[in-house]
Amino acid sequence: MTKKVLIANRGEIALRALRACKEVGLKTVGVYSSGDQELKHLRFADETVCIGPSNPLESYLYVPGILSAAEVTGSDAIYPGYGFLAEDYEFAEKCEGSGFKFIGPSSAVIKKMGDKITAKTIAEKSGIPTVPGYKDKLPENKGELEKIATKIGFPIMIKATAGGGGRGMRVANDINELISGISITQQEAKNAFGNETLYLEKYIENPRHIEVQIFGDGKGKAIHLGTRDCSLQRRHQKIIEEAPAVDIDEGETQKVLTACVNLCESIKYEGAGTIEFLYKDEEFFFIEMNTRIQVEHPVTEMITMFDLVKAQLKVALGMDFVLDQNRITFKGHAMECRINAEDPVTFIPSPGKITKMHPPGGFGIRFDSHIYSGYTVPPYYDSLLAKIITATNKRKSCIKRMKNALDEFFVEGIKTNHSLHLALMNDQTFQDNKHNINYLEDNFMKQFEND
Ligand code: MV4
Repeated sequence: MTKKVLIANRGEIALRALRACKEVGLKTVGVYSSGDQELKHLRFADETVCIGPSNPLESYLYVPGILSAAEVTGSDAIYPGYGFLAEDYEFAEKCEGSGFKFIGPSSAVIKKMGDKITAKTIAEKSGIPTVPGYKDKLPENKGELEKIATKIGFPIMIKATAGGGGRGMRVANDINELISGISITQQEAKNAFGNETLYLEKYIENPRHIEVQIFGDGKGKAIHLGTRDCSLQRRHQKIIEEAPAVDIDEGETQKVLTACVNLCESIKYEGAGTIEFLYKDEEFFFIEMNTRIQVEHPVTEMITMFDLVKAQLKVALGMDFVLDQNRITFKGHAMECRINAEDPVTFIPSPGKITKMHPPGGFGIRFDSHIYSGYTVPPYYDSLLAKIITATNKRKSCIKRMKNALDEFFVEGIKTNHSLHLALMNDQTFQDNKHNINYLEDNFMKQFEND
């Protein structure tokens, strides 16, 4: 019998997943909050279920509601997408327990990688380079702590093992900041995550943010799909991503890619995953692993022609599927601009009705978006409206194509960060690929604000 997938998400990723389901011949259930009735994917879903009010805590994050919707529709599997419940091991566990296949790795793997000390230990065992630091129990005694700090060298980053994605961390420049920073971070971590365990790392200054896309069959076989550069970000929100990461040491990259595959095979990783690194002075340093599909997955798809979402569905539902590194080839360059409903200078969200809009198009341009003329952007969720993805032979022509795509694209009725993207495409530092994770906030925004 045709299997049925419940898409436990909204916006562009729900539409992306729905399209993939249709392509592989799966029935679909779209779920939505009462503030989300206009979502585009609901028009194409076989069935739709309202799972609660606009507040995400009572809808997209409300596990009993989602499991009930899966139950009443007779769904076989649940597609989590990104955000919301995608990396919640308890949700994955409950799906498994209720007889629904969670489309992603096992709850045990999500749990392991969600604990950053455990993840770092697993990475090291797989031969992945990590940031020098300290992850045993921190001493109470100042002298002992000073010895550890001297060995690492200041500045030191204090991180919560239950943190990640920029939460539960702070930098210390000397022993006094380290002592006070530990007690503050401990308290914050206890309140936010119910886990006060911390670890220390050498603070890497002005690195690039490079990540590796991996894919596993859940039985001990995995492949990599190369690197991405996601250095252009603000407050841990990525703005532009590209694949592959360029101007990165070739030999180091190959070593890291192989080690990433080893890691995934050792934990029998299932589905799509991302291993994140800092890159500085020809060296990679593991920071964390994300056990989900990421927003920026299309740039990898465009240079490999490997459909990551289709592969997620096929592996999860036990459909015919061959995973073979030798079948993966890399061609050209791809870039993604995240178009958000926000003020381009202040980044304040700008929900409301889109009175008119026109998507970009043409050779090598992909537009992943759920918006349309007449759609009202609700204020309750993240502000991602669209991803414009361009693919060409080389980075330089990719930027040119993106400029043209941005020129064609307009949205009326709400503010977007369109002008920020155009300015970035015209920025010399970005064009020269000389930026790092701090460039946008520390340098670019100051000149952009004044223009
Ligand atoms: C770091 C770091 C510098 N040194 N760790 C931020 C989110 C989380 N994934 C880890 N993060 C960082 N860890 C050491 N030892 C700098 C960051 C960081 C960062 C990393 C990736 C992308 C954007 C970032 C923005 C600020 C800080």
